[in-house]
Amino acid sequence: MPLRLDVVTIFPDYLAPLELSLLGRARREGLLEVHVHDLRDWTHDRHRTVDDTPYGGGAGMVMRPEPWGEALDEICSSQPGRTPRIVVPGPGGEVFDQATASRLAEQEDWLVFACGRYEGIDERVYEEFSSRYPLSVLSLGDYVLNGGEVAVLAMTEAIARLLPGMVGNEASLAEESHTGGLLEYPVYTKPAGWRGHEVPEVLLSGHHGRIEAWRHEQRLARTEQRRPDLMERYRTISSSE
Ligand code: 6GU
Repeated sequence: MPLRLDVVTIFPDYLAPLELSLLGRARREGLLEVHVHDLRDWTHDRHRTVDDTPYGGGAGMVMRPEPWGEALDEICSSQPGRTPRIVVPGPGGEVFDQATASRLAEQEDWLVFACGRYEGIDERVYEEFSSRYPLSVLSLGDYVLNGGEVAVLAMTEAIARLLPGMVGNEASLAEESHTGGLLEYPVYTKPAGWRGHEVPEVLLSGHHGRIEAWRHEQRLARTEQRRPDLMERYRTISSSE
């Protein structure tokens, strides 16, 4: 069964890139099925209102619960015998990392993304739907975007490329950054000299043992310098092995 993604948003056009490149290929090859919905289709007033002022006062607007309730009721019950995981992208969620992407790619066959805008979605929508479905609030990292749409693009690309049958070269998945807990080693191609910058000798040596050792050292040095937080975790994991 292909992975089914439903995305509910007030900006369906933001999700146009889901048709392109890697994700487009996954769709064409039948590994992925994507359905984008306009939240305003579940409003009933003339202005198709999705937001209102916050109880208790404060800045900005809050997304009304009723359209979300009707949209998620309809979408989440649209596939008889199947239960989706609802994913709400937001800066207040758990951080989405490679482990999250792997888990979702492996364990889920249907994700419903609920993209909030403004100051957020009325809290009762979370109460209601987390009592009926598995629900995750997921953040890309510690910064604030205007809405969940860009996060859905990032998350779906990270998930889709892990689907069985997606990447031509399985080895390229195993070696890349964040698999194995270290950043990637630097890569080079022809020419051997370029603007006075030389490809490291060892890579021209043909000595596979030395090349592997050099690449591992490069990963350690890079991770130490750029991501000391990952280095600490790597040391803990590799010393417990
Ligand atoms: Cl998932 N949503 C929004 N609005 N901002 C974010 C984010 C998500 N992740 C980081 N910042």
